[in-house]
Amino acid sequence: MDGGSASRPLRVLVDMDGVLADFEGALLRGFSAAFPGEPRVELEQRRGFLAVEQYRSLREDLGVKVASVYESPGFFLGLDPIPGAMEAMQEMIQMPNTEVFICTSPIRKYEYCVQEKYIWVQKHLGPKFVERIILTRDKTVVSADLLFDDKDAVKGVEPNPSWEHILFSCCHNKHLKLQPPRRRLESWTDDWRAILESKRSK
Ligand code: UMP
Ligand code: MG
Repeated sequence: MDGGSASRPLRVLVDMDGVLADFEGALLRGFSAAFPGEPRVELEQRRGFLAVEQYRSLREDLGVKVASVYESPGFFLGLDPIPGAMEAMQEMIQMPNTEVFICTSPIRKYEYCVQEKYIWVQKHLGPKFVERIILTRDKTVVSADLLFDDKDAVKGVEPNPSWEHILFSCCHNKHLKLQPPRRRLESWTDDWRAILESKRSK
């Protein structure tokens, strides 16, 4: 090493649904349009990561109905970007000594979801981010310093993932009180840069 300037790059994983793309907003809109007479869960009432479970708890058959919305062709492609997310990603990828990846879990019925996630990234973020998509049902085996994710508990086969999970605020997790040292990012206007700086090797 020549004078200590070459520290290891900071590796950041950013989740897609609920962090870059507004899954919950589109799900409620899609459900209301497809099943106008049915009871629905307003975003302020959302609790728990899985919308399908909350709808099922309202009435058994509503689970299948809400799932049919996100399993339909065009659903994932039509998601709106989360406010500020595209700008933050473009800034993050330019930061020196920083490696940013999109780390996202496809639904089990993958036929449209997987392809549409790629097209969505190409459309909203561009080809350099398509190169940086990691599709996995288990994020714990991916090594990084940080994971920004709206799921309250990101679990998998690795009991001690290398990343620190930063909970990204979303309608279904807003009410949760995190036990220290767990941290949140309230939105992309919140200080995500400070979180990155806090993880850089000194
Ligand atoms: N998902 C479901 N059911 C739900 C809510 C979400 O299957 O009720 C799926 C949609 C996304 C995935 O593909 O979960 C979210 O993955 P991450 O954002 O954790 O990567
Ligand atoms: Mg998510």
